[in-house]
Amino acid sequence: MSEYFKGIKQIEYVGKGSKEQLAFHYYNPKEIIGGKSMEDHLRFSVAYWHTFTAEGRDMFGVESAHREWNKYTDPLDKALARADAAFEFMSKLGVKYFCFHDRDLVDEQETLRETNKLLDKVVEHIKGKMKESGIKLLWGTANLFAHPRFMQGAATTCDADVYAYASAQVKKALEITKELNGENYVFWGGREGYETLLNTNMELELNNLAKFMHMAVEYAKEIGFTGQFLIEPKPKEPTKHQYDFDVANSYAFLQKYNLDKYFKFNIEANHATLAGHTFQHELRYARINNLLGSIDANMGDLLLGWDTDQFPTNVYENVLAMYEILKNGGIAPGGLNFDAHVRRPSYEDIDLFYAHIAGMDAFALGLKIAHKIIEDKVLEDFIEKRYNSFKEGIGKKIVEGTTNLKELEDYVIDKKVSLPKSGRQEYLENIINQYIF
Ligand code: XLS
Ligand code: CA
Ligand code: CA
Repeated sequence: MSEYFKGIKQIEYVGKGSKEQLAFHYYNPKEIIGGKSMEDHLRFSVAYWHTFTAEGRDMFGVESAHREWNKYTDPLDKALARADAAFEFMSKLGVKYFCFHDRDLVDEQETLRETNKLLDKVVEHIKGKMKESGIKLLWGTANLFAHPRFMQGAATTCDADVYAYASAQVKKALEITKELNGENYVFWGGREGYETLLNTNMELELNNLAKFMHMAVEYAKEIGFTGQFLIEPKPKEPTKHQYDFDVANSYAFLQKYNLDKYFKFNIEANHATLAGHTFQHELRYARINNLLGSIDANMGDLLLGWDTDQFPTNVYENVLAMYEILKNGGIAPGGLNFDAHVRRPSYEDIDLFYAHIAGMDAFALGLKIAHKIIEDKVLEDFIEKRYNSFKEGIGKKIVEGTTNLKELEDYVIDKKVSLPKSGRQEYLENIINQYIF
């Protein structure tokens, strides 16, 4: 078997002072933070599609990277080589999880039957690799967006044959996810949305989408797949409007169609910002509704405004994300999946290591700092006091729902209502800075 990442040894923790860059400066997998190892807190995962399948093509240019393992013309040879490279990479990096779309593992063939046959061979190979390395599958999913048949949607298409094809793909993707002991299964809306309402029966499309998900839930029960189902919201791209716009919108959809007991959310940082939210907002909204399932750890570029899927090196953002995760009591059975790709000019294989190390270190730092902020109750104490007025008197009655408009009017009608306490935003931002720097 070829070695693809020659000259790269196991990536180790060397600590903050070291100048070695093929090493972790903050991520120390076995270090205990608040009773749990860093590795168990963070549950890092590598995204098969960005790291092993794609090669740096963008809208204006062809591939900038040429990965040795993708050079084969025979689809099976290519798929097996790609899997070998993937497991070598993940083992050297020390990441314990990965995620895939069905079509990342193997190229699509003439018929679904042929593709599935190839897929089975690759899955068998991957199974062996997983056993050998101890690396696990965080989640699987189906690619229902790349092939032109899905140009007008998969579960929300105008064409029943396409709907059937997408359903069959999900069926198979569930089977292989189960076969590989996947801990979750993700639905990202791909092309589920619309370009113009002039040609769209929105009601039918949404009903069909809900039926699609119900069928998946039923089939999972039938085959004994017990992983967590996740929805990954995104407001736009590739369609002008995606139906799973953000967490709140998708939660309304899940509730309307009685799917809320089966699904949680896979929240991606870059999708949050595309929706006009902060990453923390999406995490918070999911968390308070007990729906925080997993994370696609990346970041966008606010100056560009499209889905740039960059490695999450912004420590400030990661502190706030880890704050939500810790407050959630952790992220398992979800994890932090690097749904991120190296910039097109970072085309060498070694850049894949630098990029993941950067994301892992920045999240490890985020974890350490967020843990300290929570331990010291920096925000908790402040927030607690901020809402003191709801602990007694009329405030208590509001919270308990034992008052009414008449009583509230009586309460204030002759009262001089003073200004609420200062929000102290800058004071808090300064304290957070003191923890970070
Ligand atoms: C695309 C999505 C996709 C999902 C999985 O923007 O992030 O990669 O995570 O289908
Ligand atoms: Ca994603
Ligand atoms: Ca993205």
